Parts: sequence; C-alpha cells; structure tokens
Amino acid sequence: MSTINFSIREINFKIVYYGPGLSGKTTNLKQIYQQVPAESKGDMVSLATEDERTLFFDFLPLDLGKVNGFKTRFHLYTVPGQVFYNSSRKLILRGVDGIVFVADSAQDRIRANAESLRNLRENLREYNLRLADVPHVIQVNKRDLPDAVPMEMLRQVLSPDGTIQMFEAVASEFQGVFEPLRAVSTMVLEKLAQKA
Ligand SMILES: Nc1nc2c(ncn2[C@@H]2O[C@H](COP(=O)(O)OP(=O)(O)O)[C@@H](O)[C@H]2O)c(=O)[nH]1
Ligand SMILES: [Mg+2]
Repeated sequence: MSTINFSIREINFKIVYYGPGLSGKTTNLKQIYQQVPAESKGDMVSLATEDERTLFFDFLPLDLGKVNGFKTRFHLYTVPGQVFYNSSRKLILRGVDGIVFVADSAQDRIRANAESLRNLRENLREYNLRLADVPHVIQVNKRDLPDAVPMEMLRQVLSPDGTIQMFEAVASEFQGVFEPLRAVSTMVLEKLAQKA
C-alpha cells in the first residue's frame, strides 16, 4: 500500500525482494546501492548474522525521479530465506506494493524456488492478498552457473501459465539487476495511476 504525502508531494512505495535462501536477494540490493548516485539513495541497512546471511531484512531507500510532480521514493527490502524466519518474511510483506522474486538457477534449488513461491503466496494470504493482486516479476539469477537449469524449465515450475515476466540475471556481475526493478516499479506506478 503506497503512502502519499501531499504536503511534501512525495509517494512512498515498498518493493520486496523475495525468494529462497542464497538466491542473491542481498546481492541485488548491494549492486543497486553501488550503482545509484549518492543523491538518489539513502543508507543501506542490513541486519545480518556473522556469516552475512540476512537475519531480518536488508533495506535500501531509493529516489527514482518525479511522476506528475510527485517525488517517488522506493523502499527496497529483502527477506531472510531460511525456513525458520517465516515470521520476518510475513512481517516484511505488510503494505507491499511490488515484489521481485529472485529465483536460483542451480539444479539443486528448483524445489527451493517452488517452495519459496508457495510460501510467498501463503504469506500474502495472511494480508488477504493474492499474488495476482500485487505487481510482481521474477528474476532468474545465477545464469552463470555451469549447471543452470534452462529458462523454459524454470518457467514451467514458477509460471506455468506464462503470465509472470521473467528476467535472466547474474546479479553478482551486475547483469539483469535493474531490469526487473524497473519493470516492477513501472507496474506499481501504473497500478497507482489506475486507482487515481
Ligand atoms: N554464481 C553466482 N553467484 C551469485 C550470483 N548472485 C549472488 N551470488 C552469490 O550467492 C550467494 C548468496 O547471495 P545473497 O545475495 O547473500 O543471497 P540471499 O540469501 O538471497 O540474500 C553469495 O555468495 C553471492 O555472491 C550470481 O548471479 N551468480
Ligand atoms: Mg540476504
């Protein structure tokens, strides 16, 4: 749910990077943080364990220019992927405007991807939302892996009806990082325009 502050002409959006553990969600935010000029970003906040795994979330505020005279501020969040952090994942979905689902191309993560997508749908239900209600795209990350599963197979698993836009990425090499963010941001803005 976007929040609009009319007095300072600013719209805030919440984008959540969701997906199984170690698929590259934090890497996306770090890469975005590095590429965006200082005046367009706030501090990136990571609450991580000693081995750098996301404990609660990573957070990055981004200013993505003006729309109809309103400053658009995007708040990017990631979730921890480990099974036992489901309460954190659920909490971070509160008020979500858009979702980038980061899938892992590794052969042995096919099930983890499917399970995480199922978990996303289940957690959204707690807010009376269906995935179809929330603008979302899939980033298929780690395309550089020698055992990367063919895109077509991942599509069968994650979007069998072909309705979800999918983007190939090597987030660690900064490939395919901005495309899914741009796509979901556009969808979020279009949805807002429809409501207005
Ligand atoms: N081979 C490869 N490794 C990646 C890629 N993106 C991220 N990684 C690595 O995957 C591991 C987990 O990444 P991280 O962003 O912490 O995953 P998260 O649990 O989803 O936040 C790290 O070692 C990253 O360097 C990629 O595109 N290709
Ligand atoms: Mg992480």
